[in-house]
Amino acid sequence: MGRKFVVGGNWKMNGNKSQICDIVSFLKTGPLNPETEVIVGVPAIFLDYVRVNLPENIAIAAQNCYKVAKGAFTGEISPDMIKDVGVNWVILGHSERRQIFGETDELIAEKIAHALESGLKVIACIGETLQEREAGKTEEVVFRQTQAIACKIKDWTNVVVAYEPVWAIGTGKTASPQQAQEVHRALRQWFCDHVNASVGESIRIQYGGSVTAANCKELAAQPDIDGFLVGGASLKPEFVNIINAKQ
Ligand code: G2H
Repeated sequence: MGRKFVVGGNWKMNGNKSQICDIVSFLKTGPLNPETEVIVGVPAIFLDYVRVNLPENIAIAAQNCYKVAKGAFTGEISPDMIKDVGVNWVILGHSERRQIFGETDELIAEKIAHALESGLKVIACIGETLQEREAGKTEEVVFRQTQAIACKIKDWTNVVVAYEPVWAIGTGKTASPQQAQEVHRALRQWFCDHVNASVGESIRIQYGGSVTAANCKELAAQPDIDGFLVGGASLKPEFVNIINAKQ
């Protein structure tokens, strides 16, 4: 079975109720390709509000969660809480969580394992910095990040991997379709070699990093790019064009 194209929006720490109404409006107007799975990553405080206002054909993701169900963890939210407001996805391991908030490969893997055990689906983000790319370490880094997850989970069915080169995030510098395809191909091979061929064939790998309406079609045409995780452009009507990028 082919891999269903999957486009996520990552609003990051942006939006208020008025702006959310505008986003909901352009998503409702679409039209959205029904063959593409769409997920919007919403700030925690608005998860419930967006779930109530957005049609059910669009899924919602939290942008983070903690690694246990409940307890004395001030400021954190759990997968159970996310599910309780009708939300089924969570984005974990985003480079901003890794770099700004110091999240390690191990913590991210623990969060992913707990989110999956709790019944959430996960967009698991990986990617190298500019320094790592220039040092020729891109594969080493993304394989290490993926291996950390593989140490904690057995079933990849409910995982989408988002390859997001850090140097392309919010910078306007997109990886070229060839650069992105090369890493996606290598990751798929890694899954074949280190998990199994069936996961390698079926796992969906999104590209993220300055995706826009202008560059999405060429990226979407690459054989191992199965969708996008979109930041800035997911707040704008052009997100509809990105959702519809796959021909
Ligand atoms: C990468 C991406 C969304 P942007 O962080 O995950 O953001 O599209 O703004 O580069």
